[in-house]
Amino acid sequence: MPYPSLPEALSQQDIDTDLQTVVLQLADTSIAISQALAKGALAGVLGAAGAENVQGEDQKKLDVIANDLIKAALAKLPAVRGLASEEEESVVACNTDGRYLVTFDPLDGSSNIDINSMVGTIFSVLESSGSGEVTEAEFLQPGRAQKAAGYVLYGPSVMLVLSTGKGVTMFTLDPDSGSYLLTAGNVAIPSDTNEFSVNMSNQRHWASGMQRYIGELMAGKDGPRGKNYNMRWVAAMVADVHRILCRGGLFTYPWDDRKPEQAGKLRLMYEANPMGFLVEQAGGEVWTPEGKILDIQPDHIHQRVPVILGAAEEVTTCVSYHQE
Ligand code: AFP
Repeated sequence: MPYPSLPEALSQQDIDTDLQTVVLQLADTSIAISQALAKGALAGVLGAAGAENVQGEDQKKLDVIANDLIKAALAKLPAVRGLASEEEESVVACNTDGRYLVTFDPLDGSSNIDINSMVGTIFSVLESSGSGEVTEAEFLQPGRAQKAAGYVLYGPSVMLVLSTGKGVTMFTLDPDSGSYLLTAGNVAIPSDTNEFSVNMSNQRHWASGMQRYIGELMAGKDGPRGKNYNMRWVAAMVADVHRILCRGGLFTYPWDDRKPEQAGKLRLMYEANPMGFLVEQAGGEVWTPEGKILDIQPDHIHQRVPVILGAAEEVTTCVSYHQE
């Protein structure tokens, strides 16, 4: 039986045609990004762009290329009222009569580009109630209000993973036809796991609750958990969360004391919220030490947040250690 195409799958999802158009445009643009990534050094697109983004991080040439491709593609759509990107300081107005707002990280994990390892594009679609000039305030909606969220993983194969609020579906790009085809549905994260994902080099900077939780996992069979755990860290959230959607696990980017004024490393509106939407839709939990991420009322488009997500039982245990 042939795999359903992305447009066929979207037409079954009871979402309006404007939202379908936005998702299809993001999917089409990701194919152009995957082609730029595939050419790599041959197209002279590796390395630094020589500038910093609003977060003070060095921009890679491909960060800029991916951002410009998505921005131009979305701005053409009458359905898109505005966009916000990791690489743009302020929100960008598109079509004032449009109904949707899109936030995105054009190339997540971009430090992996120069080592030819996995990177991704993350996106979130919100509905706007605004009219006239587009403002940042319209974007500041809790993650639970997302109308669609997803990512594209540029790996050995290119995959689009999507939720419009009715579960999570995975599509694989067929390089022969240039179409995304549905290859997995009903994605579910088991409630327990023996695999976790964290940058251990920051351990000494974490809060005591996180020190205790990860310490117990590291103690393995000899510790209070009585079983051995495995650790994986790709350093691109898209790839680490993709693994969790495929085979379970816990992912965290904790709060740490190096920049106490900065809640965490990951960005709420174009990293934690869209990935959190997918993980909750797959039956996982998505928390900061204080509460569920999708319930946070954002106060800034580039806001950062500590993230603990994945297997429900593990996330609950980890959060409870922070609250003791
Ligand atoms: P970049 O896109 O700036 O490379 O950052 C990626 C990321 O925000 C997230 O995707 C990773 O989980 C995390 O940073 C990796 O952080 P470390 O550099 O601490 O490994």
